[in-house]
Amino acid sequence: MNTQKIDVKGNCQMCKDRIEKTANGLDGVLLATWDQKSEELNLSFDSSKTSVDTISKTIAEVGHDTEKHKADLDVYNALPACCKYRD
Ligand SMILES: [Cu+2]
Repeated sequence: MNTQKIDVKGNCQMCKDRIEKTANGLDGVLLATWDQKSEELNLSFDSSKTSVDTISKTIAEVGHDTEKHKADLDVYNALPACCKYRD
């Protein structure tokens, strides 16, 4: 088991649900918890099944920038207005 923290951009409770649901839905992720204030995702995962890189990429695919991957503009634009974290 591995634990790691990564920066994930977001705003609100909907973002928290989306980020956590996405990360927790991945094979090998034991627990993912996103903190709205610090915009950090705490990960516990099985490093034989997944990696921070894979988790980060999948989160970016649902619209949230991470310290490693950026969300595509069309995906970002499709987020609800309350979730728009870019200026
Ligand atoms: Cu949101």
